[in-house]
Amino acid sequence: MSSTIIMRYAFKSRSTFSVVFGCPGLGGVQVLRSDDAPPIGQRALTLESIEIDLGILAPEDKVWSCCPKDWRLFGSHCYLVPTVSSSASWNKSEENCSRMGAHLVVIQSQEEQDFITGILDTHAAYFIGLWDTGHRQWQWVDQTPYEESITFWHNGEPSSGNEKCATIIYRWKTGWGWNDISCSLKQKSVCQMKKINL
Ligand SMILES: [Ca+2]
Repeated sequence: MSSTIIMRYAFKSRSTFSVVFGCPGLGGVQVLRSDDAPPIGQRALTLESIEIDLGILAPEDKVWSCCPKDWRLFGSHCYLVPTVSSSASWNKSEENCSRMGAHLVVIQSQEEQDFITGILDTHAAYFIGLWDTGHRQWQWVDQTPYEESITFWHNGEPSSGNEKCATIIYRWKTGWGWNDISCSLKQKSVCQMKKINL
């Protein structure tokens, strides 16, 4: 139960208050009445850095699952293609995700790859959270084990020991896939965080 977020969206009306949620793209708005919610004093604001229009996916076991405004929900995670300072080195891109409580995206299935590519522009390349620690030892930023069987490298990639950071990019003949590039090149990126359970 994340009790820190609700208060930002609570507003008083006479002696009662309501809490309104609305998950972007999911179309649902739920109003919790004051008699459903704990007393105001029990809730603290700690997630100051996240500006959220909290929304509802579905009540799963009495838990509300949400993503911050403008993030996209898929499975147990939220995804964002940052538009502010949209092109940056791999390190700066990871820092940018980190500032939002996220990290560069970690792709763990074909379904996740397909979802992510569905929100990307075929004319751009995007850093993902995969980098070469040396001698072609690939590492995900969240310590997820790198499994060769769950990779989506383009044909001929990864191509160079000097290219230590992974991007996802569209190639007209073969579609979406990964390409290793120099980490200092400036590219767009995809951030990921765990969905928020209330
Ligand atoms: Ca390459």
